[in-house]
Amino acid sequence: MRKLKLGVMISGRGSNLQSLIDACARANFPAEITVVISNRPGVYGLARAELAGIKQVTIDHKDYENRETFEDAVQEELQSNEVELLCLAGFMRILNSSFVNKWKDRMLNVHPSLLPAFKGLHTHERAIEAGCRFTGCTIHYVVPDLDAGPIILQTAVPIAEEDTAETLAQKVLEYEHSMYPEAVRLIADNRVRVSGHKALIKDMTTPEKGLINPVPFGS
Ligand code: DQB
Ligand code: GRF
Repeated sequence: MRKLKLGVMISGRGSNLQSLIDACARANFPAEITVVISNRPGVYGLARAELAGIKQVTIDHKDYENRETFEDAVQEELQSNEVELLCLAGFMRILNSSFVNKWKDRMLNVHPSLLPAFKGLHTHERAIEAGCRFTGCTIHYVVPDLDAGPIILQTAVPIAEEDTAETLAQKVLEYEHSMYPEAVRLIADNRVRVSGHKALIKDMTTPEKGLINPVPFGS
């Protein structure tokens, strides 16, 4: 089986990275991780990659003059590892549009809200503060405009009255972990197409666990 080559970019604990590592360890999963890049030294996500025997690189943004030179170093690492699909997984630096455009329709992010609600940071606090009954998570393509790219998959998660930002983050995270590999599989199987502002999914007929209303294309 041909495997889609993934690059994963992290800044921290890397639990979403772990979900991708675990998925890629399954023989019939159509992707493999060729490099993990962290912009922060010493984070636990790097140890996860190392433990799994996956190449990991630290590109500390503080070692670079500006965003462009940092991103050039990232780009070089991605190219030398033949990355075809770039997965942001808790990567916390905003990327310039010149970098984003190089990865147009080839870069994903996981965001802990039901986009377009609660773009940016502190999503769980904000959803609770707003009195939302549901929040969730979103896998989307990355475009220059922050957290605004075409939505691939979403899961809704109910908010309980007693939820705190911490308990809610934990609940949502479990769905992030099942959705991210699912989105990678759909892309590797060539079942996702970007049309304007929407990502359309081919043959998503059965209500797969945790996936809400994927937009179908073709038949
Ligand atoms: C992120 C969402 C928000 C932030 C980071 C990542 C953020 O506000 N960080 C604090 C500022 C740090 C800094 O100065 O860089 N989600 N780039 C583009 N578009 C995106 C998404 C993420 C990361 C980079 C995007 C991104 O949608 N251009 C991941
Ligand atoms: C996740 O909640 C993700 O949605 C957000 O940052 C967090 C990263 O967690 N973008 P981890 O590093 O994958 O554990």
